[in-house]
Amino acid sequence: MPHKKVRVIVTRRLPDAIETRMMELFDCQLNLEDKPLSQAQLIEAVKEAEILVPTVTDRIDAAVLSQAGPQLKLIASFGTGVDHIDLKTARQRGITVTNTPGVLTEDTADMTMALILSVPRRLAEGERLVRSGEWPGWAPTGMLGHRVNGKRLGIIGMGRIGSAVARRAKGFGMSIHYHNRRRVHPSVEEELEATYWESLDQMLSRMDIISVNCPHTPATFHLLSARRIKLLREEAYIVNTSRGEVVDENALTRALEAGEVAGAGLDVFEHEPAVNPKLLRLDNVVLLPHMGSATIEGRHAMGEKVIISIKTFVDGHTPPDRVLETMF
Ligand code: 8YV
Repeated sequence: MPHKKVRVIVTRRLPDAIETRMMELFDCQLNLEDKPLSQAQLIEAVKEAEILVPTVTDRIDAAVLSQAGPQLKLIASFGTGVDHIDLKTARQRGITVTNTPGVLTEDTADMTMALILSVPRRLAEGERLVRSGEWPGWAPTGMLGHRVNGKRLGIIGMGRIGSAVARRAKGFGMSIHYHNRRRVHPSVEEELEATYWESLDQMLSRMDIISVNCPHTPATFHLLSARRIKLLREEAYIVNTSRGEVVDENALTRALEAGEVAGAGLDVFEHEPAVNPKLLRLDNVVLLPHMGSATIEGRHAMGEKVIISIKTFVDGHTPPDRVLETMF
């Protein structure tokens, strides 16, 4: 099948160069408005597309997939997380799913590290103070935060991004601890000087900073539940650049308000773009608009991966970034 004939529907605006290449290669329909599609619009898209290119803002659930036309054969998602796609229903309907892993690892790890540094050192609070015009000038006790060097970092999810965070944190003099479904290879543990905790509960109760780097799956929904948040030390900080659903946002907000946790750095939220309004009133949190992977270089690389997935699939091969339910 020549590429030009393939009907590709892209749900959001992508970098210009990527859109131009896709328009050249495929019969491509873009969402020029760049507003997240409603469920009705998504249904229209899956009725018509041979290949759908969704993003994290599209909920491709069973209700949407049940309306898909028989021509829909590939969902080439622009992003790494695939929790917005019902993989089981897609498989049952013979639809291949791909994602864009690897190319946003370093950017997301950088943003995680930025939050790990920002929250204990009160970076956002300090910036707000200067902007307010109320900064009285330097004082020996002004804007004191907590030292990061020498602290224990507990990483939940030691995959690509978790390991990249560990590498950075080691450079900042932190000791690396992790909880993962499976223990990582001994050579990786050795390189990172990482300590494995089989029990998440035990790790949580001993860390200074927790970084959430696991995917959102049914097994990790509210992994940081109200009960587990209570296990954290009062001096502990939580950073989440993965998915909001992994942390019980209301329970975390209550813990932050009550001073049971020292602070949080959140790039993701349970009901994006909505944010618990109580979080907005807290000074000990840094809140970012899901921008962990938002670099120009990263977005281009993600687009390239989507194009490779489509071309490989159309040429009759298994795309290299095929996602299977068994991976999660
Ligand atoms: C992406 C992300 O920007 O790739 C992911 O899983 O969370 C983000 O960094 C987004 O998903 C694009 O769809």
